[in-house]
Amino acid sequence: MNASFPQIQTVATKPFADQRPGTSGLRKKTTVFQQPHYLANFVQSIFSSLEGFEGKKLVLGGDGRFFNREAIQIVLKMAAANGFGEIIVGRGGILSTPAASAVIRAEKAFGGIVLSASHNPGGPDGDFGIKYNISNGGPAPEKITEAIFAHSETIESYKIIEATNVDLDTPGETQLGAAKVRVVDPVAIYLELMESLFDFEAIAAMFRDGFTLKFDAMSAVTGPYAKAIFEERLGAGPGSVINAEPLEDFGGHHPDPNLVHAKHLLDLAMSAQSPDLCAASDGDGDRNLIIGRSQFVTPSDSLAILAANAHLVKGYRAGLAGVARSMPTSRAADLVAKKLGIGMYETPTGWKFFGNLLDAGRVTICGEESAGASSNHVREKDGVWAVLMWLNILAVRKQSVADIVRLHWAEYGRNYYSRHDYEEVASEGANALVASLRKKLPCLAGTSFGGLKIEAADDFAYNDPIDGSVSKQQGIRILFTDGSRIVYRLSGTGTSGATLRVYIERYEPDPAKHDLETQGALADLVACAEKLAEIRHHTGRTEPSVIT
Ligand code: VG1
Ligand code: CO
Repeated sequence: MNASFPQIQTVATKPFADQRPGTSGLRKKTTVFQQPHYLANFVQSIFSSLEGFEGKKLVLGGDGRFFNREAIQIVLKMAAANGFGEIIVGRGGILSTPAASAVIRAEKAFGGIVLSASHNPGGPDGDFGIKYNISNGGPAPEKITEAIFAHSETIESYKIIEATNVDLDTPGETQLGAAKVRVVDPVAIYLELMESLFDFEAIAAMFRDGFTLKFDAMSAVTGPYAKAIFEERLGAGPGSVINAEPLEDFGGHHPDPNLVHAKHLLDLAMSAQSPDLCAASDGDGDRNLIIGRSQFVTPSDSLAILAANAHLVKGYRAGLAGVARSMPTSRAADLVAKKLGIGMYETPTGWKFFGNLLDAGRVTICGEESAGASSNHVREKDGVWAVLMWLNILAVRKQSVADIVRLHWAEYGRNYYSRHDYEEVASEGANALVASLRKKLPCLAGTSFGGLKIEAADDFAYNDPIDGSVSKQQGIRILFTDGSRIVYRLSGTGTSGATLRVYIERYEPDPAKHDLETQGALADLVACAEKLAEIRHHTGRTEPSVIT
């Protein structure tokens, strides 16, 4: 065998059950991914579903979780064997999801592969995941994920190069078969992009004037990005970024920046020692948590506030083309779009549905209630970007987060909002609950529950205005005559059993009623959600496992 030109092997394999990508790629227990051929089958299914990538660039990186390094080597050798010309990989196998998106776009790559199970825990007993992104830098649309799944069901072999492992820790180029492998700094391109969007000088001046930040990278992928940007470039004091070292098991924590798994930040923000801004991101760096002194900002409110203030930020001074949100996200952003006279789009859950709207220039900013927000600078949600948006707006407005939120509610009204998750329930029960709700849908309009009257009820279907594709059964919506909503859907990112998500929203225009405790303000709707769906009966649960 010629050492400088290693051999391409064709390895015989058999399909694994259920390699169907979910809301955001294929996500399974790490032990499932560690089975011989499991990852390789899926990677081959990706490549076999694509056309015309010969000689082109592929971007590759992951969130650094357990099994990341092994997986990177497998993907590298398969990408080379399948005919990619160049594979650009983040040093150490690291790239946050938004950074991968930025690199795909900057390098005009054919696509990219991101290894991550996002906010799911990592480690040998945790989860692992993989997703394919297309040349716009965004998650593959359903047409491609369906083709990948179809291929995985009939796969008979995959191609891989026999070679020693590539050194991932030294930037530079090596040859792998006919392909070039380029190890790059995972932060550089992303940092440059952030610099083009934000007024770093104004933010740095705010820090010099004593502004304080606590950003928790949750021992996940954003540590290197946050250190380089917040501490080194913007001058936030040392220690502003905590848990900055990406660890294979995220330090044993759950890298989900919500009020449950980042409760210490909420406690800090509510204490006398509160910094001006507390923030966090998730395993792969695409989610954000924003808490001002004594003021948590719900992701739905954050989207609305970012949209209303975007014109204050350098990269968005020309205004927004439009705003998009996932269907379950509160309608706070709709009120802003209406006032600005710009388009508002409602899409199914998952970032892949924003890609066409962004590519077509219909929208500039997008968001989801699940702590995701971003703009047309990439085609993924972006945690560090959201924090920079807030920092830039705070630097311009010179008000506190709490003041900005309160003034927003006073101007637009407040959308009380909460999500109740019932995690790891039996799939049969969850499916039965949804089936029985679907059956009831046609006769719900006009009926009343307590003081609540249902105006309309449906199973959300999305007609993509750009490519005409239709996505059905994307969540059950119950709309009340006072504008309140209940939405039910099953999660597409879990790895054991089913997770039922119930989203509850009430609009309150009266500023005198903007100080209620959220769960209290929604109590009658929560009771109605139980009655309508018979959650207890179908799942055996009397209470949600997580309330956000
Ligand atoms: C969840 C969220 C969804 C998000 C997805 C991926 O999906 O609800 O809004 O896009 O996770 O986020 P689901 O199907 O479990 O509800 V990430 O940060 O895990 O890539
Ligand atoms: Co994520």
